[in-house]
Amino acid sequence: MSGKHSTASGALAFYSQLDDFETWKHALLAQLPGLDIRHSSALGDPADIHYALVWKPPAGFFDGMLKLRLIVNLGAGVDSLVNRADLPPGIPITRLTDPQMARMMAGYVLFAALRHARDIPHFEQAQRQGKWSYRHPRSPDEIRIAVLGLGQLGAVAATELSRLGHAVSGWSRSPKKIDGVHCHAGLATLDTVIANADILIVMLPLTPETRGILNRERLLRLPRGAAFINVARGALVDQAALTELLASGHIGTATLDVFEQEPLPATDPLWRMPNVLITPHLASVAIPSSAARQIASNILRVSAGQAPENLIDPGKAY
Ligand code: NDP
Ligand code: OXD
Repeated sequence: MSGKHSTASGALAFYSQLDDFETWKHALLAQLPGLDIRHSSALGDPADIHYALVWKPPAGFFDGMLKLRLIVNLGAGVDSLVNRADLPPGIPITRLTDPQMARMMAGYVLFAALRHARDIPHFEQAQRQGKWSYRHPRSPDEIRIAVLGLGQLGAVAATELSRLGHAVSGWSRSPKKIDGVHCHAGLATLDTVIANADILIVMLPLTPETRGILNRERLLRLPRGAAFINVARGALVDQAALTELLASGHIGTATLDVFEQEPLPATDPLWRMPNVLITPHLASVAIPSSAARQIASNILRVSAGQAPENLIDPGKAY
């Protein structure tokens, strides 16, 4: 960032129920000392706000922000921001594409995939029963892993999985070339990718095109006993069908970080399934120390009349 611009001023509204305001404020002020950073609980006049740094703001949050110039999504998935009634038209929306976030996600995905590849759920269950239950390890190249979504996060995870020696395929909208990954593109190839996955990893954005894409029919295409990992969005999947197929053993095990409804209701049967590992939507998070620089850079670009980077495409909704 050029020093001559680092005096950008204006007011930024912060909203997140998960991220620490003081940490973000500190990280942003280190980049832009002149920025007036306001927590959503003390915004003052919305007409003063120029920038918004938000994670899942409630409906109506942007009402009255007549001078808004930039919305920064405090995370990767922008499904809670696109097509909202309270957004002034034409305001650019950017998202975080932080390498640290991709590394954190790859760490979670490697953990979950290896857990299935090395049959750890089987040994956990055997241990609880006091059983020495030998299961001969499979060679990594015999375990076929498919990654749906080869974007900022999926491409890194797929590459790391291939470095472990697994047979990795990937699926995206447009054709890709990634070393060590057999890439497929377009809806016509999806069923084949799924049918050849011993471990299926979902890393797609939630858009009108992808909502419900993993329906019962597609889940049934998985080889019997396959593992299912979802770190993207719950609404990509028919959760009732997933639950039923886990109960019947058609799907052997699952690691689920995201759900149709979050928090996952206490009554949901997934909580009590021995073949399911549940984590509360934290596979990866935005990291202030590394992400503040790209946010500040975009604020400076917008205040200088330039287009920001990491813009989402409202037409594609990601
Ligand atoms: P990107 O936008 O960088 O990548 C999205 C990928 O999905 C691209 O490869 C894209 O294809 C592909 N895709 C989108 N629509 C389609 C479609 N209709 N058909 C086929 N492929 C499609 O996203 P990220 O990698 O940054 O993040 C992915 C998702 O992960 C986020 O949207 C978010 O929901 C989730 N997430 C979850 C977190 C957690 O903690 N659980 C943390 C962070 C993110 P193409 O490359 O051709 O455009
Ligand atoms: C997400 C995120 O998109 O945490 O889920 O960034």
